[in-house]
Order: sequence, then C-alpha cells, then structure tokens
Amino acid sequence: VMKYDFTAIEQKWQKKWLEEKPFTAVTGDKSREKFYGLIEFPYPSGQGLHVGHARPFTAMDIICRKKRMQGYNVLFPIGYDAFGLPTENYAVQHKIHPAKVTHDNIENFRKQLHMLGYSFDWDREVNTTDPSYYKWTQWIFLQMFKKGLAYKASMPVNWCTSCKIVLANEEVVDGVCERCGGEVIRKEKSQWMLAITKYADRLIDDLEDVDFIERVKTQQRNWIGRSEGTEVDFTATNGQKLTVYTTRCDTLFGVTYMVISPEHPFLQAWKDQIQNWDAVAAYIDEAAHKSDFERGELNKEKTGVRLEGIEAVNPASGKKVPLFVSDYVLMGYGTGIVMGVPGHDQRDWEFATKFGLPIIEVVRGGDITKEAFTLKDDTGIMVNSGFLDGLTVKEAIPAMKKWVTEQGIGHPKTNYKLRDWVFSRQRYWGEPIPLVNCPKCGWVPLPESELPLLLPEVDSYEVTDTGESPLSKMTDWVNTTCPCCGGPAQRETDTMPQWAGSSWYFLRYMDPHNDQALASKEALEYWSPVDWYNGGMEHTTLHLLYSRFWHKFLYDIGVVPTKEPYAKRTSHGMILGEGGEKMSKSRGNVVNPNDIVAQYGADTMRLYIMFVGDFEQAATWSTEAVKGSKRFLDRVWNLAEGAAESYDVTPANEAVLHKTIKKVTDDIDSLKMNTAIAAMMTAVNELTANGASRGDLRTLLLLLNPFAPHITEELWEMLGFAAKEGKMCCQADWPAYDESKTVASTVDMAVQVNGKLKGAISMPVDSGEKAVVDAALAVEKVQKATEGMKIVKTILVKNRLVNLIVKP
Ligand code: ANZ
Ligand code: ZN
Repeated sequence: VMKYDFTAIEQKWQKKWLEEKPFTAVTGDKSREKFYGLIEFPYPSGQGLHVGHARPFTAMDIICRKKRMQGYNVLFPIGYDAFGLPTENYAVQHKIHPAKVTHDNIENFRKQLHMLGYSFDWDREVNTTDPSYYKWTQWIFLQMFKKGLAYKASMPVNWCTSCKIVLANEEVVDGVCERCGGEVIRKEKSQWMLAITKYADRLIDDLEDVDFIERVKTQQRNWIGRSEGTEVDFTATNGQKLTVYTTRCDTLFGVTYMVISPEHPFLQAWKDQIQNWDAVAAYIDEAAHKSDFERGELNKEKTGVRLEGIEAVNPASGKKVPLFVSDYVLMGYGTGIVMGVPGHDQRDWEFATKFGLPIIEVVRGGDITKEAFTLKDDTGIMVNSGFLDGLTVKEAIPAMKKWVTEQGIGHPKTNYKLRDWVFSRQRYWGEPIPLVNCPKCGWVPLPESELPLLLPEVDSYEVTDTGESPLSKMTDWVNTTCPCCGGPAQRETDTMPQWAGSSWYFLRYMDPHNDQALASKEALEYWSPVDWYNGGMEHTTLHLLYSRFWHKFLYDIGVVPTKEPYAKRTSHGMILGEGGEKMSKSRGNVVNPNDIVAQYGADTMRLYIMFVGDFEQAATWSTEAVKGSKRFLDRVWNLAEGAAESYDVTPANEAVLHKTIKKVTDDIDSLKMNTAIAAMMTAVNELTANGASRGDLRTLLLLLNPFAPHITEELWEMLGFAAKEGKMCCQADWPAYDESKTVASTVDMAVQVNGKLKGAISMPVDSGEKAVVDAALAVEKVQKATEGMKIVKTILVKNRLVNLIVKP
C-alpha cells in the first residue's frame, strides 16, 4: 500500500507539466473552438500571493481545465501588474531600485502560482513594467493623443503641506497625510486627462450586448450616471443669463429661489454689485475646505448666504426670486446653478425651511408641509402651473421641455456623473508619458520609432518638494530636442497611473512577444473577445470601465476586431479570516497559502477554497475545515488503491456515475464548485459502499481532475490509464453522460417486520409507500409474519428498506 505523499506527487506533476506543456494555447487552430479564460493579473506585492487570490484563480483554472478536456483550444494566461506605489515606497525606504523589487516579488509569485498547480500557458507571461510591454502602453496613449482624447487641464491634486509632495488618493487617510499626519489641501496642477466621457453613452449602451452579472452592470451604469434633463435660462436683475440644469423642468412654476455654487466665476465678477460681499466672500472661503461628498449629503444642516442687490426672474411665471450662494450646489456638475423647488426636492425643502423661503406645491399628491413630494411617476398631478395644470409629472416633463425649447429659453440636455480620467502621476515607477513640450510647437508626440521611451535611472525615487515627479530632476533626460522643429524642448516628467498597463493586458496575452504591434491581427481576430473574465467587485468602476474604454478606442482606430473586450464577467466574494473579519496584517489573521500547501497539499487547498461556500458570497476561512477536504482526498486515494482490476464499469455504480458527470459538468459552468464537490463526495461514498472497479474510478478521476489535478494525475497513472491511453488525465476527454442512465431503473429493497429481516423486493427507483407495502405483502415470509395482525406503522427508507410495525 502506497501512502498519499502529496508533496512528492505535486512536485512530480508540476515538473512534468512544465516540461511537456499540455496547457499551451495555439493561435490560429481552426480545428477546435477557442476559449479565452481570464483572471485579474496580480500586483506583485512583497507579501506574496494570498488565499484571496486562490479563490478566483482556482475557479478559472477549473473552468479552463474542463474546457480543454471538452476539446477547446484554451488560452489561460498570467502576468503581473507591476507598476505602482507600494513598490515605489519600498524602494524609497530600502534604497533598492523598484525594478529589482519588482523582479524579486514576481519570482516569488511565480513560484507560488506553480505550487498551486494552475494550468497557465507560461510562455505568455506579461509584466507591465517590461519595456517591451510598456512600449505598447505608450503607443496606445500616443494614438489617443493624436485623436484628441488626451489633453492637459488644471485639476486639483492632494498636497501634503508638511511633506510637500503630491499624494495619491489612497495616501490620504481621514483627510491627513498617511505618512506624517500633516494637513492635506487641494492644489491645482496641470495634468494629462483622458476623455473617457466621450465614450460614456457607448459604455452604458453596449452593456446590453454582454453577459455581465447584473450587479456589475448596475454599478457601471450608476458610476457613469447618465441623467436626462433640461437646461433652462433664468435672467438676473443685472442682465446676466443664469442657466440651470434640472431633471424636473415640470416644476418650473414651483421655483422660489435660486442657488449658485461658491466656486462659480459669476460671484467674483459681481463683487461690486453684491452689497454683502464680505459675508459672501467669507462663505466662499469656508466652502473650499469641505469635500464634495460632505457638501452633497442629505440631512446635513444646509448653509448659505443670500446675495443682496441681485435677484433672478423665473421665465415661466415672470416672478422675481432671491439668489443664494450655497455649498450644496457643486461647480463640477450641470451648470453650477440650481433652481430651488422646495416643494419637490428634499435638499431644497431643507434649505427653504432653514431660510424661511416659500414652499409652493406644483405637484399634488404628498404633504409638503412635512417633506418634499418627489415622485416622478403618474402619482402626482400638476397644479399652480399654468398650462401644465392637470397633467401627470410624466406628461408634464416633455410638455415643459417642448415649451422652453419653443420659447428659445432652454433645451433638453444629458449630463453624466462620470468625469474625465486624470492620467498624470507625479511619481517615478510608472510608464513615462512619451510627449515633448516645445516652446514653438507645443506638445509634440515622440515618433513611434523612439518607443519605448525608457524610464531613466534616477538617484532618488523620492518625489520633489515642488510637487514634480522625480524625473524632473534628471535634466539630461528632460532636456531634449523637439521632434517637430528640432529646437530645444523638454520631456513630460509625469508618469502614467497604474491603471494604464492593466487597460489592455488581455490583448498582449494573445501575442505577447510581438515587437511589431501590440498583437498581430491574426491573434487578435482568433482570440477576441475574452470569453470569460472573473474578477473582484472592487474593480467594477475603475479597471473594468477603463479597459472597456481603451478597447473601444482601439476598435475605433481599427486595431481590435470587437467592440467589447469581455463577453462575460463574473465576480467572487471575499475570503474572510477565521472570525469573519477581513484578513489583514494588523489583525494577524492572514492565511498564507504556502503554509496550507506544506501541511495539506495544493490539491486540498484548491478543493477547500472551492468548497468553502457560494462563489459570489463572502466566505470565512477555517483551517479545521481544510482537514475535511484532505480527508476526502484520502478516501479517493484509498478507493483507488482498493479498486478491482476490471476496466469495465460496475453496473451497480453506473447510475451514480452518470448522475455525477451531469452535476459536475453543469455546476462548473455556473460556478457552483461547492455543489460539484459535494456531488463527488456522494459518489465516493457510494462507490466505497458498492465496491469500485478501475473503470468506475476512471470517471471519478476525470471529474475530479480540474479541482485536484495532482492526485488525479498520479492515480490515473497508478491505475494504468496513462499507459493504456497514452496521455495524462488532463489531456483525456471530459466524460459524457447519458440522461437516461442518471437514474438506476430498479433497486433492491430489504423488507422487515417489526425490525426483523423477512426478505427482499426489487422496486422501481423512488417507489412510494403504497407500492412498496403492496410488494412487501406479496412476499411469502412477510405474509406469514403479518397474518392476523394490524399494520400500525410503516417505516420507509427510500430505495433501501421498508419496516412494517404490526400488532395483534
Ligand atoms: C430642480 C428640481 C426640482 C430638481 C425637483 C430635482 C427635483 P441628477 O438626477 O443627479 O442629475 N442639481 C443640478 N445641478 C446641480 C449641482 N451642480 N449641484 C447640486 N445639485 C444640482 O440630479 C439633477 C438635479 O440635481 C437637478 O434637478 C437639480 O435639482 C440638482 F423637484 O432641478 B433639480
Ligand atoms: Zn518644436
């Protein structure tokens, strides 16, 4: 009897897979259907791979292994998203080049990924910090620049007043600098922007054509925040046109005041006309210290100052209303001016109540003395609204839109919450932006022949105290000649954000060594789109949206063949530490996969992380429960060792095997890995009870192979299949099932009377009580034992036995 020596077995097969490469994806193979399975490539942190990675990685590995066995040409690649802040900070602290830190971390990650037995095509590894990779990141940026999608604008950055550096958003914790606790203010800085808003409509509308789980679609729609409304012109008593953006133009007759955002340039322009300018100026100053989020919140005490000396005229009623400055109106949305309708907008209601302004009802249906009545459906009827009276809100909105358009005082307008993408970082460890600033020619792109523009060596990765990137100190590098006029010019010293490299990596996997293009036309046409992309919900509104945007751009310029990069998107729940809290170093509850693999083996680790719960839900880690997965594999091992030599399927096992094939096949496709495993556990129990042949084991090993690839490969060899069929288990065909065989037609059932065995009956599967009792009473011994007696109780154990309790 051989022992289940998982460490030796796992190393043996990992080595063999590396040598024989059974997981190679073949570009252009027309004989098979292609399947492209994608996981989010990891950031190679110093902590190494954690069990949070193992859940999505294992699930997609199972899907891809099964697809290969089903005859697909599978592309399942891996790489590293390696630019970014933690590496840069580590480099600064330890005075090690970030490229070296990255290299060492990747080595560690690669080792761990091998250790877990993932079936990646290792010849397609990508690394976003490799110049042969970022050459193409820079190339895509240049195409965007040439199409006018990249532009410079002054945008606020987080500025630590004591470190004197620009901070990333994640370095600002509770409003102060994460490093020194110093005050963080917003400072305007000229930055590169990408015009993602130009794609807002397509990013929403094309969601119709993809198979993304609903919560991903909803989050993306809300993030883009398309709002269909109307712009309406009011007039100030000083003659200035005041345009507002409203989604409720039907309430125009209910306006009792107007509000202008503290940042609005009109205020500074009216300085001399505003009689209480000192109060207004003080308010403007105060507002600058609050975040947009704080300002927009409901139920927050509303503040503001009335502008004395200027009023506004309502274009529908001709009535004059007061004008306020208040911070609940943001400059960055709509027009920065709002018409106040306290009867039907809750924030306006709160404001009007606080300042004693009239509240007019223009939609009947609620009680506006208590709160605003805000329903937009057919519930409310228009009142006090001239030509709109009697209409429902739904009818009144288009009627008012038409009226303001005809009067020449407004028009329909669509707004978005989505803002353009701030693409500049004042950091070292990112892709250099391949542009040159020439005093004569302006911003000039580098010729494509000069790509990649390499990151120069610097003496220190520390950001400068003027807020510029460390690259700005490399005067030799910065000072260059203009590609356009040949005169002296300067390179851009900002670098790209970490999101750049991950916006197109799935394309590079299709053809990772190409030095003529980001990938060949042939490879792009063969592999596009990604068939299934699984990743974290936290990437829904940034990475997933950014990469859809880049892909659409590449589609527009004829580089990629599909409008959408991903046909299907699913998402996994988090793995929580024992105790149900988020795993973190500070809580000391982080589970290291290395420890689990050393103690129980990678197959147990994989099986456990799939068995732990519903894939889409969060799940709590339990090392105790890991042992249960190990015991299951022990039972599989014992079953195989004790298997009868025959390669035929045992008739008694046929039904359970067909049933299990069906269940596991269906469950993998719907990410129900936990119930697939439960079905295999049931099958092992039955096979153990019935006695199993090598023929029975064959099916079980094939089904279990995607989940526990090492032990199944070893047993496949041990039971003679490797020699007999000339291939590894992972190369064999996925088993087929016959629906009619998933249920056994008849079963033998024991018959007892008062607990004593009296005989057996053969019954159709799942027979009911009456049929079973009738058949039992036809057995001679049973008839004798029940003669002259009354059946007081029947105990039926379905498909197994019936016990008749009788009394005289
Ligand atoms: C009058 C009105 C009456 C409004 C009513 C609503 C209800 P969404 O759906 O998010 O696009 N608004 C417009 N610009 C604003 C800004 N810069 N800062 C704060 N609020 C602003 O919201 C559009 C509504 O938000 C607009 O419609 C406007 O208030 C307000 F019964 O106009 B409404
Ligand atoms: Zn020039």
